[in-house]
Amino acid sequence: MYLCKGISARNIPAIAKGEGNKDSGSFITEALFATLTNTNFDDQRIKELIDQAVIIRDAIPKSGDSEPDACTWTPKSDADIQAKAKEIADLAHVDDDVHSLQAMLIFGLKGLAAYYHHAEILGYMDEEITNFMQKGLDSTLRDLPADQMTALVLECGSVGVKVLAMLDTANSKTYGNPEITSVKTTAGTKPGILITGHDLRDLEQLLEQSKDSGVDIYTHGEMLPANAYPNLKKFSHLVGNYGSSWWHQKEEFEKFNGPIVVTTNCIVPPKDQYKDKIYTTGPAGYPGVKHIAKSTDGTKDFSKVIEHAKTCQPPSDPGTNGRDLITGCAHEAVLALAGTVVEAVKNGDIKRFIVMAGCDGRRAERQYYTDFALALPKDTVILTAGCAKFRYNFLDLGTTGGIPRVIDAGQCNDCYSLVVIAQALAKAFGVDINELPISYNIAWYEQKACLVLYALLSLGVKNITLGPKLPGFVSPGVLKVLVDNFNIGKNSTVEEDMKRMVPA
Ligand code: FS2
Repeated sequence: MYLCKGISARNIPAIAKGEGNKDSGSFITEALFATLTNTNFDDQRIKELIDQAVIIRDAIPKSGDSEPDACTWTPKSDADIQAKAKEIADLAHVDDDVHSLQAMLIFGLKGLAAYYHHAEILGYMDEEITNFMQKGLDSTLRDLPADQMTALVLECGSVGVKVLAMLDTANSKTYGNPEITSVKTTAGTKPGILITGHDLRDLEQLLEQSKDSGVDIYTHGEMLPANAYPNLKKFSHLVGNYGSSWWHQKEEFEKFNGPIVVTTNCIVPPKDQYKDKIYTTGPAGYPGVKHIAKSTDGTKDFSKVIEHAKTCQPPSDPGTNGRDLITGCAHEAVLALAGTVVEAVKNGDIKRFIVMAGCDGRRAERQYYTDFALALPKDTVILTAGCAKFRYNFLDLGTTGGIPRVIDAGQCNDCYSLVVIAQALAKAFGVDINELPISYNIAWYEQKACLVLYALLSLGVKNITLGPKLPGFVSPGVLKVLVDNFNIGKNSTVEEDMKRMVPA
């Protein structure tokens, strides 16, 4: 992170003079993604990024005689890296509003980087986005006043809307518009490969390379919505989804019996029982786990995983009682039903939508989201995206007015769909987005959820409830600004929140 700030501090003035390094943006997105929660635990890979960062930074012309330390610091040993990390951590006081805003911005930039990286893999790039990332990183070296930092956090939100829109286009242009799809969750009789994380391009390559191998492919966690894309679901050996959200990996990966490809976050430190069956790729990494790197032409060779699968037993029963999961309710598919949705709102079959997007996590307090979903009146519809859905998508919540009560727009990468749906509803009813019968009960865990939150704020969305706890980097002063301007609140009990979010 520190060296990415150094690259940015050098590159911004260089870009202005036409001497900037155009590839810095791509490198920074890759490096920031590697630092996202639960993505890369492999020190060796992080050190390779550190070495690369120094080379990239030092090739950019100096920006003057008084550059920040991040522009000149060059680690000579592991001890140097550890000492610098401690020095930087000691300087970060999140009880101070400026440091709190810097931390907020860094979290948002990491989310931005992850989304950008996914779009870039599919050939979609935008220098305005990578230039903003560098501007944001550079700002955190400068102790700017709170009002300027607040403006940067909000700008991060509007650039976030842009990157989410770009990723939405990249996914749908490459794989077709998601179709509302019922996905099997049972185990087949052939050996299988399980693929998790968010990278659709990895899944596509794996499907293509394994199509005549006699091996079945199953999605896990955030890869579930991949089953809804026409250009992925056309592969008949993509047989369904096995398991649930990331933190169940230890039980689910062991029961799966076959190899597992981890394309991005979240990876849980693997148990010895299945560690030799894990293959990471892309930004994901774990020490002692095999990694599939991209070749120079940008493709990946999954043949070792496919051969490995052939030596394994078919998956054991995942214990989902044969229940199918509905996904693929992205904006095109939902807006194709706009007439039915609007009618259901007008005739009272749908009284309220609840956006319950975001992340899942292992702590017991997240049972709140299952209980909240169960307690919702039958005339409400949940709009979801991200792995938070696994807290309630196995429940039988039924339909209202012909609409499923859980509308799963996709991965956390697909939150943009929820924005498009909300904007379309606002237009259909001729009201402001804040006047719609929509409540927001968002579960956060990692940096992409922070970026989505800032994106919603930049669109003027108010009254968002966030849980299961507020981010530790929000200082009391910053929280006051968020409450005063956007009426953000923390979740409480199901009963209390229900009164507030679903008024009688
Ligand atoms: Fe879930 Fe983890 Fe999607 Fe986050 S699989 S919490 O990092 O990316 O959502």
